[in-house]
Amino acid sequence: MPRKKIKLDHQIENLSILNEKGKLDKDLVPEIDDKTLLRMHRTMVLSRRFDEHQLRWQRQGRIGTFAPAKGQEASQVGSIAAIEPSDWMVPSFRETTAAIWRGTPLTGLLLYNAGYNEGGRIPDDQNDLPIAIPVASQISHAVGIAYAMKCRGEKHLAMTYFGDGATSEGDFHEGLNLAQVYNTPTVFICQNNQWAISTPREIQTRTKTLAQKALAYGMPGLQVDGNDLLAVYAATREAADRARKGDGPTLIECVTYRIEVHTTADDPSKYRSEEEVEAWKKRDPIVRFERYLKTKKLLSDDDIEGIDEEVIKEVKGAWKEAEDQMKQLGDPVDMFDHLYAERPPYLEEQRQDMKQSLEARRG
Ligand SMILES: Cc1ncc(C[n+]2csc(CCOP(=O)(O)OP(=O)(O)O)c2C)c(N)n1
Ligand SMILES: [Mg+2]
Repeated sequence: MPRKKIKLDHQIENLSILNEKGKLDKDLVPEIDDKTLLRMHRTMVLSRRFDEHQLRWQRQGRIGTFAPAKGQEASQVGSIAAIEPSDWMVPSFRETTAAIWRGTPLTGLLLYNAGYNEGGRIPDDQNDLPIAIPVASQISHAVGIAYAMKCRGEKHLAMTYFGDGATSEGDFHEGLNLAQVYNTPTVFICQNNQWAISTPREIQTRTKTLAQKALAYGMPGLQVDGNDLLAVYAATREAADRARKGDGPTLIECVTYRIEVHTTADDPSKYRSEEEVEAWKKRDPIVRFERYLKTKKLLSDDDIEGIDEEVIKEVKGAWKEAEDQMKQLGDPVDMFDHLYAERPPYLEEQRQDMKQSLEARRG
């Protein structure tokens, strides 16, 4: 009766296809048509410029707080492009790039970030849930949706996004366990961006990878280079195919980095070094993908410049439209209306405060 190693159902692998030096593993390149490759690139650039403009507008007091996706664009586009519009997307609060891919108008995102409920409305034909602020809460929602689709015999899947910090929450463990127990068509995308506000990945959990947490539930887990769009896409396609075939859920850990602030209410210089940020900037997912598209002769430097000008115009146009709508909607004070039947005194005070400061700003 010796002590023996128990063979688990799955092993943890790391997938990289296009590395930061531009080296490509040709055997692993997923099939993606040229039109989609270009759409992926444009979406990443649009998201990047949108983030940068929103940051400025927030600093000018024109919108409220938001969580930039800067640096994580490949993790988001690579995954979202690998599922169908009929599948469900269940985001956290940082999925601007994925939301743009799904068709969420920039105007809506701006209105939402400026405090207008109207901006959070998901277009009727879009199978997305609204953003979820309570960390990891959306994971159980995705599993519930996937389970419901399975019960109804629908051939769609639910894909949910969350961060490294979310893997410490009970909802993550409950969600993964239930997803595997009921063999649901769920794809879990963990964007390991190395930080949960000021908590670094090293002390978030002592496991070597986040992907290996899947093993505890008997689920396949895969770690991918999250700044490598091709790797993220290939991994998600595999997970989506598995889900659709009825073979159950997958956890994908995208190793990436949050280049910007956690939210606009945060100052990362208090807890992380400039050198660390600079090192990750050198692994910029957009630059890497542009290099790839240039070698494929799908893009030239002139094209890249043209796309940049085009998306900036689009971002500014969305702001104008959002501004017009804000004028029509009035001050966004109805955010205080829908939580309690009778507004408690502290909320009444905040409402008055906000009304006064908005009026003072108008002069
Ligand atoms: C249940 C809950 N606890 C705490 C917070 C405050 N909070 C917002 S984001 C965040 C960190 C999340 O980190 P991670 O899951 O890595 O996602 P990231 O912000 O890096 O994308 C925390 C603690 C919250 N929103 N919800
Ligand atoms: Mg994080």
